[in-house]
Amino acid sequence: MRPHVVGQGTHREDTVFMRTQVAIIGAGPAGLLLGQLLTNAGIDNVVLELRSADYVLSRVRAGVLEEGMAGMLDEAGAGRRMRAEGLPHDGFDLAFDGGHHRIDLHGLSGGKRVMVYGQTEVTHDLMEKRRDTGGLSVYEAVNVQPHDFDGPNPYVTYDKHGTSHRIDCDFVAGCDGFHGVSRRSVPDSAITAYERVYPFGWLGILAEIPPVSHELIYANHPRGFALCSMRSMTRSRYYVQCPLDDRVEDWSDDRFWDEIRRRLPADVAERMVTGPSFEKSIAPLRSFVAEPMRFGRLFLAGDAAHIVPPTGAKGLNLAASDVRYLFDGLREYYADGSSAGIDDYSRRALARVWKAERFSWWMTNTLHRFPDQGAFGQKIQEAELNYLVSSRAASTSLAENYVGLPY
Ligand code: FAS
Ligand code: PHB
Repeated sequence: MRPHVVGQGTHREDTVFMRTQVAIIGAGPAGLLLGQLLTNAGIDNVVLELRSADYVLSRVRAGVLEEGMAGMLDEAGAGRRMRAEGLPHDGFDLAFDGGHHRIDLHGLSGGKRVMVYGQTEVTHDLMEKRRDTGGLSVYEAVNVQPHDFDGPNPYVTYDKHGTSHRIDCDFVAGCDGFHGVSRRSVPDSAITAYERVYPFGWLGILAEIPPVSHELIYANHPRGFALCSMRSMTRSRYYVQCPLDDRVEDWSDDRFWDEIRRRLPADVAERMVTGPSFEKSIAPLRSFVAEPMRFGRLFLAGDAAHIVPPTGAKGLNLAASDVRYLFDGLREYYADGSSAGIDDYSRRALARVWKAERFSWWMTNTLHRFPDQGAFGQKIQEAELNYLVSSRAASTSLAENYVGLPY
């Protein structure tokens, strides 16, 4: 089912006109997941992506899926490889003050777990499903711009290979990430932004070496935060907190391995396998929420509306719950003519977003070294972590937030 080209533009010879029901801006996880659910429900949609498919797949990002996200991949018909190759995890370690303590996610959350499966793979699987089901995605679409979304006849324009395009639609889904055009197209008077920028970044590497542990290790250390993660049992994903003004070229592999082992308990550091990295990048950390998430016929979803520091592994998973609420609302609209779901979208999404923002902010403040925290601040962090691992109530709260609060 492909949108039909209705012929050459009337007002400009080289404009191609198209009509669809939902125009989606951005082919990251939010845009592709929404597009697939809509396609499966028989709701026509087009995805417009600024970058090439290869570029989108080259970005290394999230690694942990909540059960809600994994279930939506299944629902979209794109979950087979995740179920075959993903790693179900029942817990993770907190390392601090020379020791490490396991948080039993499965036991403390009433049987829930997380799935370790890279965002790159999620995106690949959704791209493949969209291709197999005939969904139209336009890559390298430049100058994408939503129009007239405060009225009943929104449309989106873009250029490709020197030709202008116009897509008339019923709704626009802004799934174009933090730096996208959608949020920026909303008048300043109609939107409120809440933000906290952290005074450090994460330096991450990928290496074809076995991970140091079969589960993740989140480490608090006076030298700074470290995280031991993975993409498989032969591919490790490691991070160290670094100064904001550091550059990737300041960090040789040797420097990275020395530093991460200094931040881990001795028994962990001693058994760590090291090797050449094949990906190395620095990401800034911020907490950000834009309110509301709906402007007439334009809906913001995923990073276009909110950002969390990756400490709580919530970014990708919040994109999933946004898509759940938005898809359910759009399906209801087209099936029953009711706008109740889309009218309630922003409230429902923000209720879950803010709880994840709190959790991610708390995990970041508890595990990272802040410039002005001093020796007292370090002791308070260690006291917080000691309380966490010695109190069932506190570790239960950590577990239920990490596996994902209900949708
Ligand atoms: P995305 O940013 O993934 O996708 C938006 C898409 O829109 C992109 O493909 C972009 O090219 C496109 N786009 C942008 N502007 C456009 C325009 N004008 N027109 C058309 N298309 C446009 N989360 C975690 O849980 N764990 C992590 O470790 C983690 N690490 C991260 C590292 C980095 C560097 C970043 C930036 C984010 C990280 N995140 C992490 C969060 C990340 O996983 C996001 O939550 C996730 O990508 C959200 O997906 P989307 O909302 O689809 O946004
Ligand atoms: C990752 O594997 O990239 C990852 C895992 C957990 C996090 C952040 C990143 O909290």
